[in-house]
Formats: sequence, C-alpha cells, structure tokens
Amino acid sequence: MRLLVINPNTSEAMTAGIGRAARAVAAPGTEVVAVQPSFGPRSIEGHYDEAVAAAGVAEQVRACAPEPDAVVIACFGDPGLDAAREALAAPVLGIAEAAFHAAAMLATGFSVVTTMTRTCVMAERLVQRYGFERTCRGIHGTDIAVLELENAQPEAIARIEACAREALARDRSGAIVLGCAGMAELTATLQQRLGVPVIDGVAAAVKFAEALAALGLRTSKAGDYARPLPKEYVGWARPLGW
Ligand code: 2AL
Repeated sequence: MRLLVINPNTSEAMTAGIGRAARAVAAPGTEVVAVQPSFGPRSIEGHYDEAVAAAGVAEQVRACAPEPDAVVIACFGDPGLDAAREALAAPVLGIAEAAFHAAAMLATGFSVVTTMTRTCVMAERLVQRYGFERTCRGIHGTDIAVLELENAQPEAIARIEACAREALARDRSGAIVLGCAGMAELTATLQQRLGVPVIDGVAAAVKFAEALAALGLRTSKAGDYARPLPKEYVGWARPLGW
C-alpha cells in the first residue's frame, strides 16, 4: 500500500525524521511517502501556526494524485484532519488521535508530555474532542521548542524523561504519549528508561492506517465527510478549490 505521511510544518529535517520513524514500523509492503507543505511555519507551537499549517495540509491533500491508500497527519495538533477526511476517501489518521487510542488500550490512564507549555491547551482540546477525558490524566509541557527536536541533545531527552517520570507519579498514569512528531525517534530510548509504554503517534498512526486499509475500510462519504462542494477559491488559495 501507498501511505502518505504529511508533516504539517515546513522543517525538512523533521519531515525526514518522521519518514524514518514511519518506515521503521511500516510493513514490508507499505511504501511511505513523507511530504510537507510548500508554505507555512517551520514549527507548530500555537493556534496561529496551526491555522496556517492546516491550509498546508489541505495543499498536500489537494496535490496527492493518485489518491494514496491511507494518509497520516504527523503533527500532534492533528491540523486539517477533518478537512483531509472530507477531501479523500482513503482513511486519514491524526497522530494525536492514534496515540490516544493506543494509550487507552495499554493503560487505564496516560499522560501526555509535549513541547511548549502553551501548546498544552491545544492537546487538552483534542482530548475533549476525541472523548479521552477519562483516560488522559495530565498534559505536561517541557518548554522544549519543536525545532530543538530536529537534533535532540542529551539534555533535551533528559528533560523529557524527567517530565515523564513526574507525570507518571503525579497523574498515577501507566503510559506516556509523546506530544510532538519531532519526538518520534526518541520513543525507544524513553520507553527503555521509563519502563512503561511510550506511545509515539507517528508509529501508532502508521500501524492503524495499515490495519484500516487491510480491512478494506475507508472514510465515510455519508454526511459531513462527503467530498467538498465544488466552488471557486480565489487569490493564492485558487488551486485548493474542488
Ligand atoms: C508539534 C508537532 O508535532 N509538530 C510541530 O511542529 N509541533 N507539536 C507540538 N506539541 O509542538
């Protein structure tokens, strides 16, 4: 199968890392194509970044031809997820959504460890949107900038580990969800150090995407996920119209 992995930010280093993390868990028959928008923020660390990044996801969804067998949106805010589902019939998975589901199957409660504290509200809203209020026991910022994760130094990894340890104890959690696609390649190290399941949404989304595709399941085209209505888009967004 062909799996399109969209990094909604415009960091080439992060797109490459996300591609490696996806290929590391993908089945032998899965071709991973990792892409990023042609415009938008280098990293997504706030509502404004996310709004522009969602348009970048729309650009990549509009540009993909032929339609892939599944799509993963590899930013923890899941920007443009509903829009991509509307635009495509292939299954589309967000990494936050995938990680929450995986964590909830492995522990009665999990904690999220993320980047900037200011993004915690965004993760909190996703927890509410996906209905994980009972299983997500805490969301913790490390104040590590997303681009610091392009080449994570031992001090940054130690800070994530310390934050996760405190979260496990304070929240009485049994698992850690990593709140940034840029943390994907730290998963094995952190899991080994922490001794609990550590869930990277990129890997979880790849495996869920493969499962849905193998089951022959596709995005519902009934109701609100029906294809976008054809209409004129103007200005720089003209090519994004259907
Ligand atoms: C992210 C992410 O996954 N990619 C990005 O640019 N920002 N998430 C986050 N919490 O900072």
